[in-house]
Amino acid sequence: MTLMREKTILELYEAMYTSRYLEKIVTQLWEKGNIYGEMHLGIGEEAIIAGVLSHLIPGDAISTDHRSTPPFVMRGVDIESLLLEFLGHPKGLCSGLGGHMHLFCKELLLTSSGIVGSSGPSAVGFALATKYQKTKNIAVAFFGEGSMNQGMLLESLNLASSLNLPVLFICKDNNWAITTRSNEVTGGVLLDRVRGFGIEAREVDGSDCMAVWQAVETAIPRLRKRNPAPYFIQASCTHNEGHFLGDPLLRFHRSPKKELGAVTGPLTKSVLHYKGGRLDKRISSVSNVLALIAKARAQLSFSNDPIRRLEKTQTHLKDQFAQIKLKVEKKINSISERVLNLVQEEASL
Ligand SMILES: Cc1ncc(C[n+]2csc(CCOP(=O)(O)OP(=O)(O)O)c2C)c(N)n1
Ligand SMILES: [Mg+2]
Repeated sequence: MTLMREKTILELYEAMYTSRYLEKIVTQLWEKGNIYGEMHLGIGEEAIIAGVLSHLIPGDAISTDHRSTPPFVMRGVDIESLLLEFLGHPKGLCSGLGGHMHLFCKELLLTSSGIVGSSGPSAVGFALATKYQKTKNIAVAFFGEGSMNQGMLLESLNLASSLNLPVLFICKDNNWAITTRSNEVTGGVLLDRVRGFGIEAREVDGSDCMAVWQAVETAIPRLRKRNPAPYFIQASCTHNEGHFLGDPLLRFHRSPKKELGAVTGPLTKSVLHYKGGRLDKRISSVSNVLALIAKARAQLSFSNDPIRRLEKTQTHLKDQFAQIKLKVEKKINSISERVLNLVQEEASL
């Protein structure tokens, strides 16, 4: 196991905190109505993204899913153009047409898509290109465990293995796909499934950025060698903000009186209504909803927060962490103020 340098730990912290603080600002913008529609945060995944990206070199490609903010920001995309993109502004990264889910940055070889599982094929495409170009570059595919039941991702694993492509597959496993518990709809064991394609695969605690960093450190030589081989990492994580901002399951958990109050009437009516399905079916549907709310509460784990985890284990770096926080907050606050001023000025014209 490689001993991690203090500098690397501080870099990981800065990367994670930058993404976290930016997503806090994004949350405020969404709550105020400046960002329309769904917003999927990567809060809780920062250790995975930072631990992987720390090993990348120029020319490596990243293809990610609907939680694109952490990889894009940690890879160095201009924060202002990212925020403007989320606001749907023409000066945004993709002229305001992509929103937060469908992003592309040609210079840094970054792409994201809301089509679950699609980061697999695009990473395989990138990796095939690097093979033709005979570079040492690799492609990373980030996706959730829900994607592991998508045909295109399984086809990507097969292609990467049969063509010996340098693809690092990173499965961010929170065991939820919106309101479905993934283990209830998944046959067999994921790592066995991947090994069945002839791909080396391992598990890691994805809330521990140092553990992720170490796991990728082991994988990189296999990916960058002359005859590369793909590699697969299943990294556990927790989304304490639920599937997306305003997640109804979490709203029930956070303000039970308000949320349950609003649905109690319609739910009772649906059970007692004289028309419709059999009474026992209706009752069981309502109890399914209540069970789902309870499961959503069970998924939350603030002790799994990657930033708190690092702060707790590296107490000797407390002062440096505090300085990083101040620096990051100052930078992002000034960017978001600029962005908001621009948008408000334009709205008043
Ligand atoms: C092909 C496709 N099917 C369904 C959806 C709807 N959908 C959006 S996110 C999501 C769940 C994805 O779960 P997972 O891959 O585990 O990612 P997580 O949201 O947990 O990070 C689904 C089913 C979609 N966007 N694309
Ligand atoms: Mg998931």
